[in-house]
Amino acid sequence: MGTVGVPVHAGPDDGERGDEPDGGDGGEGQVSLATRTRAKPKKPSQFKVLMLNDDYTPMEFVVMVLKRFFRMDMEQATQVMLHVHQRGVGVCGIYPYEIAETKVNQVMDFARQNQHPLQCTLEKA
Ligand code: TYC
Repeated sequence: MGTVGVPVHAGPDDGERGDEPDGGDGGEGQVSLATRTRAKPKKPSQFKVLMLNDDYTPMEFVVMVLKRFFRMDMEQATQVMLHVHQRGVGVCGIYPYEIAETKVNQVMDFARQNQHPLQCTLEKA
């Protein structure tokens, strides 16, 4: 799933690995709640980076953005750009919060530098 190495915990996608028949807190062998590290780490939630349509940003610029910041090839970038152009909004990618936020900022900065009104935003996946 995009990460290198072996996951420490396997389990359901919500990050909660519930049932503990022994009624324990999952901290088997640990000394106390106050000192042990979290036994059930939350899976970082994912965020969609959305691209919004507008009437002014050139199609070529949107394609360039999708290739540059979302590592799409020409074909993928063209498809996503046309989807946004026709439907008003489209998904550029899904990332953990900090990466998604960085992408939004990079796109917005690049658009502003080039004086295009292109808008990009985040939505919880
Ligand atoms: N609608 C724009 C045009 O006709 C193209 C465009 C596509 C703009 C996608 C923004 O996210 C966008 N030039």
